[in-house]
Amino acid sequence: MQTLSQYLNQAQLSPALAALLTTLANSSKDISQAVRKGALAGVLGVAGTENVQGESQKKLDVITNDMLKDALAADGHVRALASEEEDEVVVLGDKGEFLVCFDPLDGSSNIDINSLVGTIFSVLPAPVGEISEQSFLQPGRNQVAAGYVLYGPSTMLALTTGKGVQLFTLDPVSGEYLLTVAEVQIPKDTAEFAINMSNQRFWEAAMQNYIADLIQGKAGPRGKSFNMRWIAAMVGDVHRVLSRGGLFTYPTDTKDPKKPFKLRLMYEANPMALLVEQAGGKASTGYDTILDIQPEQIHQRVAVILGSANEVDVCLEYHGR
Ligand code: AFP
Repeated sequence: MQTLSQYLNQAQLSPALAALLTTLANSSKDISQAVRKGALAGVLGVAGTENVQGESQKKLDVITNDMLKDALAADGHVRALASEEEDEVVVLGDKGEFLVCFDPLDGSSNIDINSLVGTIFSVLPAPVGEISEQSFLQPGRNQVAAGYVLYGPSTMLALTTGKGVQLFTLDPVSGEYLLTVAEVQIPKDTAEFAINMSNQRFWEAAMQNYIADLIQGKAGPRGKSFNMRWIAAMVGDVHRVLSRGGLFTYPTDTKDPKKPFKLRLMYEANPMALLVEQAGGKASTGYDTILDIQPEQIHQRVAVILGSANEVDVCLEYHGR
């Protein structure tokens, strides 16, 4: 089986990008170890601090954020980084071709129940000159690489550099990521959807109608039964979509008028949208293609509907698209 470094060597990437992706992969191995120690390392529970989102940070949120920051600072190819756990962008130096956005530990609410969590990363080109938050505000289509690491029964890295999507599995014996799926293809159709149903009364009518129709099953307008999953960690739900198809959505809702959307554009929606599109799926807000959105703020949130292309199209019809 091809190792990640063998894959990167033959993928015709710039040496700088290959080195950066190697740094991210190596950092994820350390994060995997920290996550797997759990209670034994006293890393569960809350850190007693809040992030810029006003969310209580888990100890592992802070620990993994610091691990990634240190790794990227030492890499030499990264001008600056933006993290879910950092209020402002962190400028690392005046050298390096790339900007990196990341969610160090997506699915934090799963940490203390030993459920799925992951790391999501997005690599953008660094513009010449002074680096500020403005430098990061590039549409997702500009990403030169994107991926996630899922800390599940096995630790798996999903990666795209614009040449399809590859899945690597961490071999606990050798410590190497091995290529286990060379070309992910999301099935165009599906009978599985993922949504947090507890927000149903807060959705727009378009989403209420779409979901109402599909849960009517065979007797309903869709003429077939659907299954539902909800992992409460985007990395886990998206990995299932890449693995066997499906539709994942976190739509807009009126639950908190100050927060009409949940998922963050720069380090959740954009990297996942690139992976899904590269694997033959679609990713939309319900009204706009995610990768075409011009970001206005580094921690901006958006609605997300992604997955099997034909099912996303059906959902978009309910949104008048
Ligand atoms: P946390 O990292 O705060 O747990 O949020 C995870 C997430 O951003 C995304 O990964 C999940 O799909 C979504 O939130 C889960 O949201 P709910 O907790 O409202 O179901």
